[in-house]
Amino acid sequence: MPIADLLAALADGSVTVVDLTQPLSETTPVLILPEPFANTPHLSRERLSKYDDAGPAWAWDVLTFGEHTGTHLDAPIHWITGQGGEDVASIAPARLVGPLRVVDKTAETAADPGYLLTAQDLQDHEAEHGPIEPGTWVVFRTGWGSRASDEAAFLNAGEQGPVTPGPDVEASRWLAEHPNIVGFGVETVGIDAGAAGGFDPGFPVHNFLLGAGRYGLTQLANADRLPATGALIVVAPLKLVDGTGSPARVLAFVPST
Ligand code: 23J
Ligand code: MN
Repeated sequence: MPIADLLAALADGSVTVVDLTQPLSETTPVLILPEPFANTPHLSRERLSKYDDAGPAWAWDVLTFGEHTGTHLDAPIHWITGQGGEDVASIAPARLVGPLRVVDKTAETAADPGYLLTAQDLQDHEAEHGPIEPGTWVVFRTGWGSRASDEAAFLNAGEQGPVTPGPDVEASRWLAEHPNIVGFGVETVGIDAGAAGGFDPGFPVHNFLLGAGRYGLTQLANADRLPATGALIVVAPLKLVDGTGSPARVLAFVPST
């Protein structure tokens, strides 16, 4: 009984649940694109009532936020290359649960905040930890999540634009062409590097990965608590009809031994 085994492991602490989700609030950092592109707002909320005349026994709010806010999923239709593909609501639930692989480039990113993940890095990961299994989500661990409560440090934009880590063009193609990779997750504001608008093609992870019907996952928390292999990820976006993306609750089941 595999579910009973998992429940027993959760009960005795040999498997723990790690929350990969950043808190979602008015101060959650959002992407800033250069002119002339439209930008997404920060989350805001308007009170309907709070135990007052408008609702004597209840409190509730109305939210305003972009689909791509905070820890969120990118659906294939987010990008022009995936425009015939799935919206958020169409993603089969079995694709949202799977094996998790973590490629750790924390040291490289500490030395170079614009570190570009290479196809060689990904091949090295498979050589060291074994072939990536069907249905896998790959997380690019950089330590960037430690900046998530400081929007300026998190976006890290200067005169030359944002400096944040991400895959190079060849790594982007590698991820999208790997037969067993369903999704690619990062700790930064987007699945592409800060400099990726100037790559050829621009924003290659979005271009190739979403174009290949796979999913992106951004602004992850607690990536430092994940093993390179052996964990299970659960990605839970809103079932938003025609949604190009959605804030998501992301959990990992991690063996503690
Ligand atoms: C639109 C254009 C560029 C980027 C993005 C959106 C995202 O980061 C996103 O959330 O998909 S880089
Ligand atoms: Mn997005």
